[in-house]
Amino acid sequence: NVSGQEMDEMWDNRSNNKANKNVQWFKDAKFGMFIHWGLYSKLAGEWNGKRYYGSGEWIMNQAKIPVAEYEKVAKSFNPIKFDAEEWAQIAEDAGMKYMVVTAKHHEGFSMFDSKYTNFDIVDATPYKKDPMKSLAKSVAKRNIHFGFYYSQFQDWYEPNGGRNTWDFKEAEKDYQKYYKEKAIPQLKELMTNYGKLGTIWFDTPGGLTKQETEDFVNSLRKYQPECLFSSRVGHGLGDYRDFGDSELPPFTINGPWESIYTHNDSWGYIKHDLNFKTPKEIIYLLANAAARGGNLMLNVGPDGEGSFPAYSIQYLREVGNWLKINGESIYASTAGLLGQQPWGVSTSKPGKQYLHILNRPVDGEVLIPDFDVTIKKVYLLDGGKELDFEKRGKDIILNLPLGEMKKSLNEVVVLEYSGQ
Ligand code: FHN
Repeated sequence: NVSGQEMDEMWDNRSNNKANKNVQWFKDAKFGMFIHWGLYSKLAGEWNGKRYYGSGEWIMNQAKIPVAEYEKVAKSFNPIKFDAEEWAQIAEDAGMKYMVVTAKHHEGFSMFDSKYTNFDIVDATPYKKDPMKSLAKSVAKRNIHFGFYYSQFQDWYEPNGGRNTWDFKEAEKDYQKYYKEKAIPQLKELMTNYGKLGTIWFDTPGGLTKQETEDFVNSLRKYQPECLFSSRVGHGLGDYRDFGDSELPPFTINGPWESIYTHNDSWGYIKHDLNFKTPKEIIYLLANAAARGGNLMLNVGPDGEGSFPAYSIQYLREVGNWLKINGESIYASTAGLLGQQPWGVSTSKPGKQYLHILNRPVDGEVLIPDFDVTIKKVYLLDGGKELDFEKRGKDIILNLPLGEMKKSLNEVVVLEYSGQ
């Protein structure tokens, strides 16, 4: 068991101590959309009649598909239903403030137009267009920060890329050559051809020493000094911290950070995975991340034609509707002061605690232990109805209105106070 302070110290050691002054938008954003989209989306969790479950974007590795075979998938990759405006609109309707989309995942296929490979969506597919161009524009138009996921080390297509051991011999790989000839020039393309980027989301670092990673980072900073880099660039050189996949830290963490979850059980589209998180579950994750001072980036896996799963569209819109009413308790909030309580968690703004009632007490009685403040007003964020409360020593007891409580999504109670 690691204490909050120890965790903070670990974080300080792992993160870039020279805090990036451009990180405020990220801290305020709270809710982002992650998108895994690539050739694997077309395979949809199936290869040669065999079904795979889990990470759909890993199918090339799971089935050990040789490069020469995998290349053929591109020939029929034709996402004619892709509509940048629709994608951006879903993110906006969901109340998401940033979007990170896979420009190149471990499979090595570039979902953008690149001069440094022919294995990209313009050169290798019948689609022949660069969907990232229109997506970047549609997203920016809605004041949502746009970013690219880029697998900087793992590239199973390249003889010198990381981790394809079924086609290439590890001992014969020249990672430096791969970085020099593909990763770095492609990152330059991404950072110069798509307008202002909020972040580059690096993943699974490898093949570089700390010094080399520093040089790598510095060589890229110049293209967009304000663009943030995720901690998975490696060696503690990122601007914000990413926890493990589907991991929520159990207590408040200082410094900018993000929890990453996916909507069902896979990052890339799998047609037989219908285990979608409900709006209530998503709000639970969002409220818990915000209550501990961080963000939630939730992944969606569009299919090979470019459509979002219907459940993602529906559920995300429901979350967005909740945020339209309750967003004040999430966006630009800071970690709650009340810790984890049987009824839920809280988020903070000056003079306010927002109580997220994630588990409604059956009798409607909410106990806030040891919060010795002068209460000015207590009310439901949705509709403003004032609630009765009582002070018992240092504790506060609130009474949620019974009968109105069977709401499908969680309620937020605002506690306005002075004297803390
Ligand atoms: O290996 C990847 C995985 O496919 C997926 O992209 C996740 C998302 O955070 N990142 C890596 C594993 O941590």
